[in-house]
Amino acid sequence: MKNRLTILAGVTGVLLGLFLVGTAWAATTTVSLTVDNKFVPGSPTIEVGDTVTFTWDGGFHDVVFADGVSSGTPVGDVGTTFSRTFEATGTYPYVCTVHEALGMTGTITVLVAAGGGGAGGGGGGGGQQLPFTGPEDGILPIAGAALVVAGSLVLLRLRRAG
Ligand SMILES: [Cu+2]
Repeated sequence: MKNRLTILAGVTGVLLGLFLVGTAWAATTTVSLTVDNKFVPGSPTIEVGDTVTFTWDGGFHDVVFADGVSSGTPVGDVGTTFSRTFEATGTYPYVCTVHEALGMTGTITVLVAAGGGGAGGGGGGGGQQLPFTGPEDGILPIAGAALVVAGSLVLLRLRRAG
C-alpha cells in the first residue's frame, strides 16, 4: 500500500525530528566539592537535558537544592558522586547545608538547548551578542523542528486526500 508507506515516512519524520529537538547533545558537567568547602565551579551554566555530577573531592558535605532535590545525609567519603539531570530551564540554587554559612553555595543556570554547533554557516547578522553560544548553534534543533513540520504535513495531506 502506498498510503501506508507514506504514513510510515511521515511518522518517522515526526519522531526523528522530535528526537533531534529533544535529546541531542546532552552533556555532563562536573562540580567538585572541595576540602576547603567550596563548589568548583559553583555556578555553571548548562542546557536543558544536561546532567550535573557533584563529586566529593574532600571534606564532609551534602548537596541540597532549593526545590528539595538532595544528595541525602552529608558524607565525607572522597569519590562520592551525586547527579541531577535538568529537564527545565531556570535557575537552581543549592547549598551544602554543613557549610552554607561559610558560603558553600551555588546556582545552576539551565538554558534552552542551543545545539552543539556544527558545520553550518549561518546567516550574517545583527549585532546580537551571545555570550555562551556560538552563532552556528541551533541548526540541528531547527532541522529537527523542520522534520516535525514536514512529517506532520505529509500526514495532514494524507488525511485530506483520503
Ligand atoms: Cu560542605
